[in-house]
Amino acid sequence: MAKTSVEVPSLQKVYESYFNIGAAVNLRTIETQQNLLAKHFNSITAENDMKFELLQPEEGKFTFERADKLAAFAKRHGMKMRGHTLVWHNQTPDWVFKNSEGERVTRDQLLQRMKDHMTTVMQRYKGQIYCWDVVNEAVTDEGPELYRKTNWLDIIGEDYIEKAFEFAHAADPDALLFYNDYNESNPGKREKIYQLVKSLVEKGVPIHGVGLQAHWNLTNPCLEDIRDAIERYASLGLKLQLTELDISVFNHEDKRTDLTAPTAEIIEQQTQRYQQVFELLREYREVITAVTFWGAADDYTWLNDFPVRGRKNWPFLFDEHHQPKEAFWKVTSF
Ligand code: HAH
Repeated sequence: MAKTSVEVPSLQKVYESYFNIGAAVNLRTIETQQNLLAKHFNSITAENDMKFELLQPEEGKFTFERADKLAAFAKRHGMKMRGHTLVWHNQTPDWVFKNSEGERVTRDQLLQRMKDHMTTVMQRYKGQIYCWDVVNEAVTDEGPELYRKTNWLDIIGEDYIEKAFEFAHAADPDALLFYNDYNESNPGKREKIYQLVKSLVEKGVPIHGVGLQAHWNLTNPCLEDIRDAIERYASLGLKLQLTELDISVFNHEDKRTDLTAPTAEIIEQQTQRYQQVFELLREYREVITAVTFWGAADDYTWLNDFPVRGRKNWPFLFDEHHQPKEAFWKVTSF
């Protein structure tokens, strides 16, 4: 006799009165993880397909096919969609910063390109994408400087960030506009992000939220630092979302590359960690409006290649066969 299977509750339904539950997807996972996504998630983010280099690889040549397929998937399943991302130092083609002679563009030219890109993209998904990561990762990890050194900063100057938010608001006045970053719970970086966002708010820049990427592991950041970060950003009167949550089974100093399955000890630690994290997130349901995982199940994660190439990771609530892990049961019973 087959073992009677226990009813698996829907994660999104369990969290209905708390926050939206999202997943990053790509063209492959909307096929391979279709049923899992439809049942447990009520929001998606394009993992890569709405980044600058994928939407406008050459000047004026927009390639929306992949992004459109993801948007259609969201629509078909009645899911919300977050937009990721408009202005970033990474995955942005070189042409953006150069003229036809290969020389660096002027500030005005770059502002125009920024505006053109943002306006075209945001207007295409207006009414469907309710929220955008307008600027991603503009703050430095180390050192006293606030702004990460990027082409945007070099060519436009520090006001490139507020310009981006202004262009975004003009392109889609209904969209919620977020500043998104990683290491967001590290106290040093947290204060820099806080200062940046605070200055935007004080200048009256249209910004509505802070995205905490939340690429975390079994011990880092500690719960107190996560709590302090939530409190600090929320004190600005903005909404918060976890935008890219995953809990790597490898701590920074864990250099193993030979694991073919998570050990019992790892699973135990990850279960406890997820339980504690979600307990904390539930406390802040008034300010946290969405929790998006950077994937959905352990059969696919960007962490299989980052930061160690080819090292398998198991960062989610669902295993490689889309079955709920122990962590799932802890997160859904409270
Ligand atoms: C995020 N960066 C990006 O926002 C996302 O677009 C990408 O798919 C994965 C992670 C996190 C990050 C990084 O890319 C490099 C170093 C540290 C952190």
